[in-house]
Amino acid sequence: MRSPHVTPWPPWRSQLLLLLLLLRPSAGLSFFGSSSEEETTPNPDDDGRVQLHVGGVFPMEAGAGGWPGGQACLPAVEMALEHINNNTDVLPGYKLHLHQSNSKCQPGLAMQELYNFVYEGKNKLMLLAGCSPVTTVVAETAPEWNLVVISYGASSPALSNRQRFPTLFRTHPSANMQNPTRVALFAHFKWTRISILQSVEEVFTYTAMNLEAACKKKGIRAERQSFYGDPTDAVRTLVRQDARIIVGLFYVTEARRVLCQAYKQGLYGRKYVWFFIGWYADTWYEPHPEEHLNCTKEEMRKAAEYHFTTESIMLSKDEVPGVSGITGLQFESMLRQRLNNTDVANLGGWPEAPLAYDALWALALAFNCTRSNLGPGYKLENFTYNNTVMAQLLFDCVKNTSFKGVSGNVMFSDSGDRIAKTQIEQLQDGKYVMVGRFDNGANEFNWTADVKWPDGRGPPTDSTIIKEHLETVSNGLYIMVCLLAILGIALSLICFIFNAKYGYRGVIVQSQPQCNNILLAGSALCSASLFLMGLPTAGVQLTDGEFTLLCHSRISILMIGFTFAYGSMFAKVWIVHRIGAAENQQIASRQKDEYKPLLGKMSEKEDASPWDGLRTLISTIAGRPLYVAGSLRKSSTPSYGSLLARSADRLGQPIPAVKFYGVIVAFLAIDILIILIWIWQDPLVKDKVDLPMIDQVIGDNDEDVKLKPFLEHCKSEHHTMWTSIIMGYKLIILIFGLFLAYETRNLKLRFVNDSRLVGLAIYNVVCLAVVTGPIVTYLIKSQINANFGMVSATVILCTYISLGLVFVPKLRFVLRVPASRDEAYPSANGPAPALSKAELKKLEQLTRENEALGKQIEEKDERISQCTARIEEVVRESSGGSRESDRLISVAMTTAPVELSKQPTDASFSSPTKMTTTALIELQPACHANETTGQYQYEEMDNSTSSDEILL
Ligand code: ABU
Repeated sequence: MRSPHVTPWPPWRSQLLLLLLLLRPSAGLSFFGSSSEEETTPNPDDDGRVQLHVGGVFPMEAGAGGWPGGQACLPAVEMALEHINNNTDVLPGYKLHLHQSNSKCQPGLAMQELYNFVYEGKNKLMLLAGCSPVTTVVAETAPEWNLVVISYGASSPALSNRQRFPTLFRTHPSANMQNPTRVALFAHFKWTRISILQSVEEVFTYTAMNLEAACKKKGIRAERQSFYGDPTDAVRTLVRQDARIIVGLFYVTEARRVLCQAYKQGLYGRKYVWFFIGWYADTWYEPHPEEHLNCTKEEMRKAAEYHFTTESIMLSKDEVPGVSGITGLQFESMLRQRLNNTDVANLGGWPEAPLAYDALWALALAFNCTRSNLGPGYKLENFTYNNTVMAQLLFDCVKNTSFKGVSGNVMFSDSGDRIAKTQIEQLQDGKYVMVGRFDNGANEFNWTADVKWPDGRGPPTDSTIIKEHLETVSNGLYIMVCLLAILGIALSLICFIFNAKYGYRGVIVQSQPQCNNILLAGSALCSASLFLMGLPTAGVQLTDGEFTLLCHSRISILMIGFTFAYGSMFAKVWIVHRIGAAENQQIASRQKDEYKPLLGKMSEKEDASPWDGLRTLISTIAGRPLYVAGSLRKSSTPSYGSLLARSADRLGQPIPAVKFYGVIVAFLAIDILIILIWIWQDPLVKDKVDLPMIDQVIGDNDEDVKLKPFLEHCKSEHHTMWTSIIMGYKLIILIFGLFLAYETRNLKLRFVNDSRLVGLAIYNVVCLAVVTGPIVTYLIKSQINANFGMVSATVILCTYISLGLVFVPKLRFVLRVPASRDEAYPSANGPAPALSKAELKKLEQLTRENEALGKQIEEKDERISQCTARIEEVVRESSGGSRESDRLISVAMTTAPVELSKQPTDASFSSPTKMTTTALIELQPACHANETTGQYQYEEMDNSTSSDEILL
């Protein structure tokens, strides 16, 4: 018997059949309907009725992983057998006889049992099978003997294949029947991402595939993990995938292993929802000692709490009795009695028992139907394995089955599937509660109890909520920096007004006010760049175009601002250095010419040394005044003071502002060139940089939300190259500026009266820039607040300190010294800005001393005149002239130059007076005999006395 649409018989089946025939030649007789001894012997219990034989395989134990449904299903079938045999309306004159065996839910064992059914004893008219793997092999093989198979306990969707299983019917609904319910639940709880964990069995693979397809149709993302035996790695993968809604498809033994791993790996509780198969026993989650699970009963209960199950409704609650004369509830209580009230909740196949009961009724009714449809002379008991006519009748009768059973209405679809409603249960406080039913046809829920959630906080989310978060400068910091930047701009403006208002004052005129105005403009621009640097702040959204504009503006304003501010200061130290160097060089060469006759042999020797030649060369190239000054000191220390005094006139010449502009414009040109090429060749664009995920407590769903922060950077393709060029070039001018500031620290130009303070400002800028640059570039690049804070602090400090150093002394001077007294401070360095208090005091003291010495010189000159006159008088009086007196006069006049060369090297401005004083020393003893007055008098002539001692 084959349905017209049955596919050709697979070759392996023919080989299997042949093998079976070869192994059991006598079976051939049975195959063709011959009788054995068993067949001929009448059974006294049959009351003269003809026996109809059926075979049934029942999984009485689960083994390593299976369904032990036979434990409850076999008693249910036996009960049905009794009910049928006792019912005179069904198969009158016949008695059903069941041949049963334990398949242990193992397909290999089931094949052996099928072999026994076929080749031992009387012909079996139909077969009963349970457990999907067993049903699969039995239903695939049975058609070879024209046997119809009714399965009471096989859920595999793979069995709904008429080509592969042409004679299979099942009272057990396909596992796929639960999938529409599951998908409807996902949609109901607004879950759009689920995970499926399945064991590698055809039944579960098919169910999982069907579920995936159903989810996909509804726009729900489903990910599948499978395992064989040990689920540890699969559960670990679920954790890694951040699975929250998990559908488990496996037999109960594996379910316990999965639950234990879920507990171990924390995949339970508030954040997780498990969906298990609904036909497990009520206390399935409690560990079985023989399974050696590493979880306690309490842990398993904890992990299982609040999980859902979906299963077809298998027990009719209808109070109207069915074909068997009993209701579903009556059946349940009768079966309980039959099982001696054993712990049915833990009995394998307890939920499916009504299906098993109805399966036998479907079989009996099909026999009844076939019996009626058989033509005259044909009898059911004459069925043989090659009787295709009777087999077709049996098939048709099963196919058209429709009766009210204890599991509900029993009928089969074209593919042999049972059609049933689904119930949804939830484990609440250790007890399964049916929370609702789902009518697949109407696609609607019928809720019967409240769904409970841990902590009563409603359904969890289907995944960690990843919130993208743009990291921006905090509003507080941005506002603070903006205020400081505004203050910086205001200070620049105030200084600019001050410069303009007091432009007529010497201290301003001599400070290169135009250059200082550029410094102010630069400071204001640098401060203004901070407004852009902190953008976009929280809540400000910029388009890509706006962001690019922001990037270009930021870099341009800061670079130009820096060039104006630092360039103007650099220009000052550069000009001071150049002028100082040139001037000293001139002085040095003139000094050499003028004083050559006065220099001793030693000096000449030193001048001729190669080292001094080298120093002069370096001085000429680099314009280093220190070397020049050193050379000068060596060449003619006594005259150095007078040389500096003379050079002061030259250093006090006005310097045209254009010289300063030249330096600044040169820097500006380099900046503009770099910026233009950069923007033109490699424009800056918005770049998103992802930062490490952070947990964020947001409201009640704290554990479900994670923040994924990101930064928006200005980035160009060759960004590193451009920043290296700019930073390298800026670093060079910073270090060069630092060098120039140090070199010119003692040099004072009348018309750059603030050069030393500018030098200090340069030290400050260089130090801050050199510290800040690497820190913000490498260390705190991703810490947007720290980065912005550091850059802002540097810019603001540089601005404030530079303005303070350059303008505060001028301001104080202008406030303290009236304009009328400007001439009293003719020096370019002025009292306040150029000389320190100590220097000023010393200058005043020296001025007073000089005046006093001048008076003394006059007095001494007068005394000399008097002495000379006296000597002449004495000479005249004695003998009209003597050689001794002439000699004395001669010595007095010629000793001066010789003494001059012996003076100490640290000669000061008093040097010119020493010549005179030294001459007096030579003359004093002669006068002393007659003179006792005057400030500087000596008791005796002492050639060893130094000039310093004399002066002091
Ligand atoms: N409800 C029990 C199903 C067993 C199986 O499909 O193997």
